[in-house]
Amino acid sequence: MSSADSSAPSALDDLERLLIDGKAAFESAADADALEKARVTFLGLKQGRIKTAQEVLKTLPGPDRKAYGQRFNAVKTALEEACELARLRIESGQASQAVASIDLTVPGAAPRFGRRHPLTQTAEELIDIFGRMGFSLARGPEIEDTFHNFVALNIPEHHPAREPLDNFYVTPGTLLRSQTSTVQIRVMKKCQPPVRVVALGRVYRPDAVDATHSFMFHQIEGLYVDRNVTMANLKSTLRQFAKSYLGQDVTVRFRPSFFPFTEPSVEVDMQWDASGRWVEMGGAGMVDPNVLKAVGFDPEIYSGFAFGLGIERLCMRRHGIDDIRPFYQNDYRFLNQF
Ligand code: FA5
Repeated sequence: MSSADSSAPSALDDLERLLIDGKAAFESAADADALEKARVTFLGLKQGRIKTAQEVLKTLPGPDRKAYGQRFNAVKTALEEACELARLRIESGQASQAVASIDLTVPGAAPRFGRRHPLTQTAEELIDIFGRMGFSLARGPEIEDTFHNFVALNIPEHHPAREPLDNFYVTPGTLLRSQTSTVQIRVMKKCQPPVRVVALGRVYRPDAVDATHSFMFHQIEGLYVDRNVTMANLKSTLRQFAKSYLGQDVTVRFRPSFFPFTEPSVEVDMQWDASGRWVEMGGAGMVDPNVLKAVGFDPEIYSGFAFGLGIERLCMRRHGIDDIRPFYQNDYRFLNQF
């Protein structure tokens, strides 16, 4: 009997033993540590039994080497699969154990809900209040032409209000609107009296930023044109609005002023708090006959009032906020209070 005849069967037997032992070890591994131990013992590249079996290959004579090599490969693959199966079994066992250990009595983490910006909430409330007073909602573009921002509002060619330093011009004939009064013109050009609308939105002015000024802010514009509309109607409308939005105890004051598109004109102040401090909330007045004529309304038949109020300042007065800047700083701690 040649040495090959005697060594090959026992080497192949050793391979079968390796397969049986390895499979048993992987199948019985109860946790990740046991599995790792089994992996090192059987599949470890340095001292694992598979490594020893691989070294046997080199010692075999040519004719036996092929059969051994083929069986070796099959055994190795089978052990790797057994190892992988054991890993999956242990991991899924851990997962189901984890599910089983959830304590349903622990209070949940409350989800954080988003909320609307305080200015959006204010705008919605203003629309609602004026809606109940009979005003419907009108809209106009933020990029305006000089006709609607100035000419139609009785602001002539060389008026200082048109200065490039006081406006954000986009092109020589267009600008970011500096007031919502532009919407008055758009509405009157489209409708016949009676007209009773409010328009809200962003306006832009290169004002220096401080506690009560921003370069972008919001206004609400009101316009009422009909037969026999008077200054008394304007004052009672604004007083009624102020009481609805700010409370019955609010005091409103009208100071004579000037706007090119209203005559007479007033500034509208509201008392800030019990200290007696006043804050200017907006401008208002009786629509100038020139403006009525420009949109085709006969000023001998119709009259109207208009007002424009700052939305930030109204919101600040309502909530006791003494600085306009936090509205635009996106600080969650500030926004979360509304
Ligand atoms: C006007 O804008 C007029 N269009 C108002 C008007 C409408 C008059 C209709 C007559 C008829 P004034 O520039 O005063 O007016 O601005 C009105 C209000 O906007 C101010 O009282 C203030 O509340 C607010 N406001 C003005 N500038 C700023 C600013 N830079 N930042 C924040 N709020 C401002």
